[in-house]
Amino acid sequence: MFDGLGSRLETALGRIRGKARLSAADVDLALGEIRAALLEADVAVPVINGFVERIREAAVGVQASKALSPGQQVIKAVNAELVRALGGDGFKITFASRPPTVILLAGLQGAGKTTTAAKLALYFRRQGRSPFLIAADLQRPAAVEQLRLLGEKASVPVYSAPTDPVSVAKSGIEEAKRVGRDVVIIDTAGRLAIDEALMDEISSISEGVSPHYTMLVVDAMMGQDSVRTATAFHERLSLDAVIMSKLDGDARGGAALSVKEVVGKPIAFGSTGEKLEDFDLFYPDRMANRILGMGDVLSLIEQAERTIDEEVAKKGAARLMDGQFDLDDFLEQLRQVRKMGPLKGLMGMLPGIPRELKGVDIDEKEIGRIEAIISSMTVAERRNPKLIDGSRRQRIAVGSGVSTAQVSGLLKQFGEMQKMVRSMGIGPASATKKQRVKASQKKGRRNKR
Ligand SMILES: Nc1nc2c(ncn2[C@@H]2O[C@H](COP(=O)(O)OP(=O)(O)OP(=O)(O)O)[C@@H](O)[C@H]2O)c(=O)[nH]1
Ligand SMILES: [Mg+2]
Repeated sequence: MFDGLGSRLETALGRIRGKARLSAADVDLALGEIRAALLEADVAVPVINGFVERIREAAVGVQASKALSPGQQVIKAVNAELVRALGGDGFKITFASRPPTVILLAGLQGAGKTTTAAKLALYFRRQGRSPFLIAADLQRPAAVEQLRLLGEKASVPVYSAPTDPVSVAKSGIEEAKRVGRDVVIIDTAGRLAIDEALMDEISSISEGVSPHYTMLVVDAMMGQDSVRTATAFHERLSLDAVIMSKLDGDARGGAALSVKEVVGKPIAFGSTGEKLEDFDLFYPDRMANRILGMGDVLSLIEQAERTIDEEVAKKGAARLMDGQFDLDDFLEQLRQVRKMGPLKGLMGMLPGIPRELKGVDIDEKEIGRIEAIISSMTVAERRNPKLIDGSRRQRIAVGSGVSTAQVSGLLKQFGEMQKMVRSMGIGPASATKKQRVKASQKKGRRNKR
């Protein structure tokens, strides 16, 4: 998402970035391009007008500062406007002083409510809360089962009863209190459009349970339609926040940039894939940085922290330090990186990666191939790749269904990595002699197996 907007803004701002002085014509040209970029991204027109006006004001007074060039000041203003449009400070949930905190989810059919319910539950569980899911979608026959399965994946209990949505929601909250759960998430039936009967249903659930938060799940791919939907729901339900799903799609970003201004409610969470982990608080500042191509290192770091097994990483690091890092460790590290999600998504978060490269799909099959090759080696070979001569190479190639050249390629890659580690001063080359002797003794013992 936001790729088109990002590159158009980059072009518009690239022209003025380095300028020591901005003429009125420079400003007009840049603003015209910014307006066109926002229009193309499907941002609501009133939002665009305010956006461009505030940047114009900022651009007029730019000569004053010494720290930033006029061009940089305009870029800063654009960044500030993006943050503002995306919701400013972002959303923070306040938990009820008398638990459970009740969150009611609403949304159109297929918007992602049920998936989001489970994602939220997992999110809260990882925050140290004890969430509880209520399946109050009794319209679609398989809906309860769907939530039950997702709840199992998230290790969060799911409650349902074959009564009616309002009673289910009420008795579910009682049950949550009884078993001491502190956050309740209610999944409800979707509606195809703003259909009266279903609107009445969700309104009566809302009246029945007085949720602390009512959150609307909207599909980012729906563009301005999702903003209109949010407005209609807000009139009936009084929303507290929006959860934007399918941010991983190729939506142009207009919905995310318009919803706060048009509906007046922030985006609390964002969903970026079908897996339960593809979900996080929505950070307007980070998203703005990503749009402007500054990368999103914070998100990357947090994602790494969430998915990479700290124990495994520590073990790998320790083995690197004493020169014990072998092909098994190499494979384990690769698996950890792959757990972080599609490599394509990761590239988009790195700063300094040229925009042209961001869409490039790194061949994930390559990791699968490396896995196959290493799995075809004996334990001794993995520990000491030097053992691998021509005939062993041949055997490994046959075993893993690749060519011998591919086996050699992997060994070369691994050898280079070891060399690099040594040159960084953490491998055995930089270790004290005593450490080296100890390491090689260990290695000798291991290699006999
Ligand atoms: N790519 C992607 N797919 C998603 C995301 N969120 C949900 N989906 C998919 O969208 C589809 C619909 O999701 P549901 O959670 O069943 O939607 P719902 O709003 O509960 O649908 P109804 O109960 O029928 O109203 C499923 O196939 C989900 O896997 C997301 O962030 N990214
Ligand atoms: Mg559903």
